[in-house]
Amino acid sequence: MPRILPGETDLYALTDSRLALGRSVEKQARALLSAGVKIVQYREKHAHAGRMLEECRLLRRLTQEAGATFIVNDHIDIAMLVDADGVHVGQDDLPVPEVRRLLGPDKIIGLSTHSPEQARAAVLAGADYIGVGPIFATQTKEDVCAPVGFSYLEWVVANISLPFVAIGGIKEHNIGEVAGRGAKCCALVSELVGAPDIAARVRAVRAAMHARA
Ligand code: 3NM
Repeated sequence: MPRILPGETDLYALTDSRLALGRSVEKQARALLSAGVKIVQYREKHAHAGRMLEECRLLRRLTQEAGATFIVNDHIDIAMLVDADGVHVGQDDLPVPEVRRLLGPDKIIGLSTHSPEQARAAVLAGADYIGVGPIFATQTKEDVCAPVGFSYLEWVVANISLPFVAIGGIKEHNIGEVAGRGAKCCALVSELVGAPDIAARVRAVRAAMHARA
């Protein structure tokens, strides 16, 4: 099983069928993986459990074939059932130590953080990586806090040794600056799965990230 974490790869892609121009989760994932994305998170906030399970089974197989890490957003039970590589949880979900009790020591646990206090707590709780955001304003996540801008990102770069992924409003036009501020890995939702040609957008975003990094 691959255990590629943020920082060991540059792009982290999330599915979102509401933004994907009618394309299925399978189509989104196939395009992302064909363009070399090595971490894919299943994030479908409005799907029924049965559909989530089917889609995650499929994504588990596709990511495995591509040598990519597969993370399930929020749903620990589904992650366990499909043998995903890990889960990503938010501040209002189950505490990381309890998620660890369910998943065991070998699975990846990611935690969204929005402040230095939350980042420090994530380290103590045993998260494997943290999300750092939202860097910019985003329409993709409901109830998201105000953008944390570069100040929180730079604080994490200077103070936290855990792997992290920058997220929130990251696009082809601004990813170079995010990388320039020290983010080795960026997570994108609408910019990738909302693109007319997902694989072409992955390549363009990656080029923009490394042009300035
Ligand atoms: N988490 P887009 S922002 C899923 O700040 C998510 O923790 C965030 O979507 C956080 O790339 C976000 O379309 C949505 O802006 C990011």
